[in-house]
This record gives sequence, C-alpha cells and structure tokens, in this order.
Amino acid sequence: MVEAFLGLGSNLGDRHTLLQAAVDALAAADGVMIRAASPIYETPPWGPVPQGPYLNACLAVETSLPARALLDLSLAIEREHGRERAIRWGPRTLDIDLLAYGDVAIGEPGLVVPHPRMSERAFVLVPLADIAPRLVIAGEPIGAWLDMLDTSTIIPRSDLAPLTTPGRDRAA
Ligand code: X6L
Ligand code: MG
Ligand code: MG
Repeated sequence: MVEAFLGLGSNLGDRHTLLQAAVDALAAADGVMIRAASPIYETPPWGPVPQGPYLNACLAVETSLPARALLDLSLAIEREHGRERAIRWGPRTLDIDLLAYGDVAIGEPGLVVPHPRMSERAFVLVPLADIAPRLVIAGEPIGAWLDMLDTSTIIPRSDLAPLTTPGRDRAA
C-alpha cells in the first residue's frame, strides 16, 4: 500500500458538486481508500488563460494501485464528469492531479511525480499542508515552500459543506 496525494480543482459547472463527485468516484474505486480530505478553497485562476475562479482541495489516499493506474483512474473520472481538453490550461469541470505517490519519483510520458510545479502553486500547497503538514517536497518541508508564496488569495469556503469521505463525517 502506498500513500498518495491528489489535487482536485473545478471552475466550470457546479464546482462543489463536482469535487464531491470526484471524492465519491475515487472512494468507489477498487484499490483506493480515502484517508483525508482538505478544506475547500476558493482560488483565483492561475496561468495564461483568462477563466473563472476555482474551487481547489486535496486528498490523501491509500492505494494498492500502481501510479499509472491511479492516474488513469483519475483521468477517467475527469472524463465522466465532463472534462474536455479543448484549451490547454483552460477552464475545466474537474481536474484530478497526482501530486505525490509515496516517496516514488516517476518521469514518464504523461506521468511526472512528484508534480513538478506544485511547489509554485499556493492553490495546491495550502490545502495539501492542511492534510500533510509534515510533507517534504524536493527536500524542503511544505511549510518552507508555502513561506515563499502569497497565500492571501486562497480563501477557505467554510460556507460550503466539507468534502465527505466513507467512514468519516457520519451523522452522530
Ligand atoms: C506561466 C505559464 C505562468 C503557465 C503560469 C500556471 C499554467 C498554472 C498552468 C502557468 C501555469 C497552470 C488551476 C488554476 C489551472 C487550479 C487555480 C495550472 C493548470 N488549474 N488556477 N489554473 N486552480 N486557482 O486548479 O495549474 S490551469
Ligand atoms: Mg491541475
Ligand atoms: Mg490535471
């Protein structure tokens, strides 16, 4: 079993429902157990394409799947929820990124882990630090990377229902 971290994002459609649908689909998959879900954040769009604001969150999962299978599962779930890839870095109903897969480093076509740009992206690191405060990225603790970023625009959406995962968040 390997602990992996996934980044979730949505800026098209019913963003909150789409993030929860991603959690549900991952939780239903063979070989994937969700261990933690971060709070949900509203984040300004980052990158060269003008687009609407995102909801972002991160998941910790324990998995018996190889990294490539976890990636393929994530891409299939994206497609099942309307993901189109018309514009690179454009708006999307659902994005599921494999951020880290145990301590394994992989560089293959379509599969680079740890995600090479996550340490530059506050919309990834803020929710990731919530569920993995002791994570080390490229030899530096996540907090050191966060200290170099402007996190002031990464806004917790505590008005939204938290992401619910099987075995947690059950009614009392
Ligand atoms: C120059 C060139 C500067 C490219 C930045 C940054 C490209 C981010 C892609 C870049 C560049 C990305 C999300 C997002 C996207 C998201 C928020 C990407 C892929 N995904 N903004 N922008 N959340 N807030 O999940 O991350 S497009
Ligand atoms: Mg992404
Ligand atoms: Mg992606």
